[in-house]
Amino acid sequence: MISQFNPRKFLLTILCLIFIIGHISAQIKEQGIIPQPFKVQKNNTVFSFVATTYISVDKGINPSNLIFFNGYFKSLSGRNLPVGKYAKSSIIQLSIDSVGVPQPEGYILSVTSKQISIVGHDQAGVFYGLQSLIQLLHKANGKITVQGGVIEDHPRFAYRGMHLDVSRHFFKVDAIEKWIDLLALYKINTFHWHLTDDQGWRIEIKKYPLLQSISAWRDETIIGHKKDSPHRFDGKRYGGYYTQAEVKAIVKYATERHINIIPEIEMPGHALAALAAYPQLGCTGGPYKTATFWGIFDDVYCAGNEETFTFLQNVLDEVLPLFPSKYIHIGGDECPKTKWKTCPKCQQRMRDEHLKDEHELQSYFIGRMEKYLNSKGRQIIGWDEILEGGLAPGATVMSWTGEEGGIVAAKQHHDAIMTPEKYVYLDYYQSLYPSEPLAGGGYTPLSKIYNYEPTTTALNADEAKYIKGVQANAWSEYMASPAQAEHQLFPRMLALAEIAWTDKGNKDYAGFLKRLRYEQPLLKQLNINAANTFDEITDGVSQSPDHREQLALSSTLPGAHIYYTTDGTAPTLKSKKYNQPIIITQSGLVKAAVFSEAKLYGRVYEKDFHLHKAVGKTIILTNPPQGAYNSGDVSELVNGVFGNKLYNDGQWYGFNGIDFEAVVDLGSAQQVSQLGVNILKYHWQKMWEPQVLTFETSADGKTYTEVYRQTSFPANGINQVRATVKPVRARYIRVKATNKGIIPPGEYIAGAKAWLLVDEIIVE
Ligand code: TNX
Repeated sequence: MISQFNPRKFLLTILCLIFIIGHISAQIKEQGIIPQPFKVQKNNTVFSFVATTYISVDKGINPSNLIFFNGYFKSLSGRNLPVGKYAKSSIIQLSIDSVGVPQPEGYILSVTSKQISIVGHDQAGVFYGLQSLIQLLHKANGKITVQGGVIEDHPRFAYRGMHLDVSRHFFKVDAIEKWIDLLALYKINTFHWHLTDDQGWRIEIKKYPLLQSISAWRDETIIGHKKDSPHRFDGKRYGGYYTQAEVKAIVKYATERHINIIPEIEMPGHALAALAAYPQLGCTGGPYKTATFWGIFDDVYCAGNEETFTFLQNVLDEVLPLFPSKYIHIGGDECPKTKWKTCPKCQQRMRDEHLKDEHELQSYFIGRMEKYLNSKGRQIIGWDEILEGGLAPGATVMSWTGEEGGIVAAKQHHDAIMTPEKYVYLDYYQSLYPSEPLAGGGYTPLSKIYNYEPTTTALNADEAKYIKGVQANAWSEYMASPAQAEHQLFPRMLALAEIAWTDKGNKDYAGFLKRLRYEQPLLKQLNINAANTFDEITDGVSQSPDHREQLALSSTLPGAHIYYTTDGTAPTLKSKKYNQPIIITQSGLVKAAVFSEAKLYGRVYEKDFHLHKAVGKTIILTNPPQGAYNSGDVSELVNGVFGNKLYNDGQWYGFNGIDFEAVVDLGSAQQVSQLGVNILKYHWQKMWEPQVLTFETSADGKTYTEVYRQTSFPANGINQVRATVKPVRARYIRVKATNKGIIPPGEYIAGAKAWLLVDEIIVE
């Protein structure tokens, strides 16, 4: 019987089909991969894991590549995936084809409804294909699925590094392994393990047992930030170290995840913990104590004493067998030359070796250790200070104070790794909200790391080849627990992963944030205490065309709205809605908050404005501001916003060893009765008050009359200079503050140039 076309039945079938397809795609929540792969093509098929799904592994593939994937799959599904050959349907096929996938560490991942195939260029490629697969696994209603498509992928840089300081705070083996898993998941292939420093020696060296009993411990630890004065301590003995057996186990763990561990044994500076146990290795012979606070210490290894070299060579003799890495990091940073200058042995060494200054002595030290390591078949990496007095022949430079070290090295055809503190330091703050947990300083929000570009226009194409990659550094002064460390490391480490792996042309911050939001359940599943403040409000203060201050606010949260108040009350959905920069017409607090789907998102933002006669007026400086304390627009000195006590908000202007002198032009003669300025004083940060500060007024900009003078600035932190002067009509205000000059003996970093930090010149 020929069935009749039944329009009702047809419509029903279509509706059913739409429902089923809709249902499937509703299950395939959109997902992404971090770091963004080279090429992604999605299709409409879906692979579903069923009871008989198995992994088929080609000969030659190291089964250890599966450990991490299988572990993760089990935690997601509660069951193991069988490996071998079973049913014909539903397989994950792993193979290697170095011709089909020409780029080292590259892979092609193809997903159809029947099978998932990962073809790697090499073992690492297969492994990375599996990491991408982990990020594509989607679980809903007890079912695990993967959206179909093809991904072709390979890294941009061969060196993708993450550093961790375990001296300032010690992290146990389980935390290290947990983080190694995360490095692997995000395709970071180098773990730079900073094992020794002033505050603790963390690796067992059998020949020197006092490194374990003395150097691994400190009597107590500073409380709060090192800039605070006086320093306060917790009175608790603190320490620990990794046994050689633990180090071996961690190296094996990392190797299985295609991560090379580069150990760092610091020299010649940051050596106080070692000197505490073996004082004969210091210039004065001690006694020394393992440091209990953070910073730079004058006592370093004596470069004139042969025993120093014997000691370090013996240490390395035990370190090298534990680490197969071709590269060994020997530090080299922040080594004050104070003690060498007056040490007879160091001075004798300089005469014997015809070294013209202590910088050349540092170069001698590094060069000698390099020769030793070369004789053992290894290469050295050092922080950019190893450039001092000339670079040792095969050395790789890790450029941290800026990009300059890396550029100089590359121009000399030395390898370099970019790790500039301004962009990739994870001990820096990621948010300017005052309720952020204590951190080192600075400000490297997620966007700043993401937008960092490791190759620079200062190098030509040939020189640029020497930039081997990029690394983020996690100095642990203010990371007292694994949870605090995770708050600093995540999600910023994911941004680092993307700048290290993803092709420059594929970088896209908005796309990254979208993928990062998809990534949240995975980070949760992996029990990571990631910060999630990246969508909170960021701001910009500028001048409107008619010279009034304006405040621009933004949030990257999709679909979010910002509401704000100017009367000090908490913003609600009934407050003013933010549409365009807010013109500031009165002093006081602006409070703002992000609302998403009518709910408050994150913390409430605040900014305090102090309007006065100089706001928006012309200001001219005699000496240019320097370094990190120069955000480029001197009008910030008269913008009504006071720099914060963390000095990381771009408001402070800094002068290193030089004086501050500014003239504010009020535009017309005005009645002036109060003058003010803020000065930052933190001797533990090399920030010194001026010797003399004066205010002068002038009607014509030529003849000035001094109206106020101050020579004492007692507060540690912000000194608010507020001078009531005899009312005078003036158009020009001159502020002079003389720099302290050289930091005096007995003070922190004596002999260095003092910083003078100034913000907001106030005229009322
Ligand atoms: C500088 S970066 C250091 C470390 C500190 C860090 C704090 C580098 C090579 N040396 O000793 O922990 O600053 O940000």
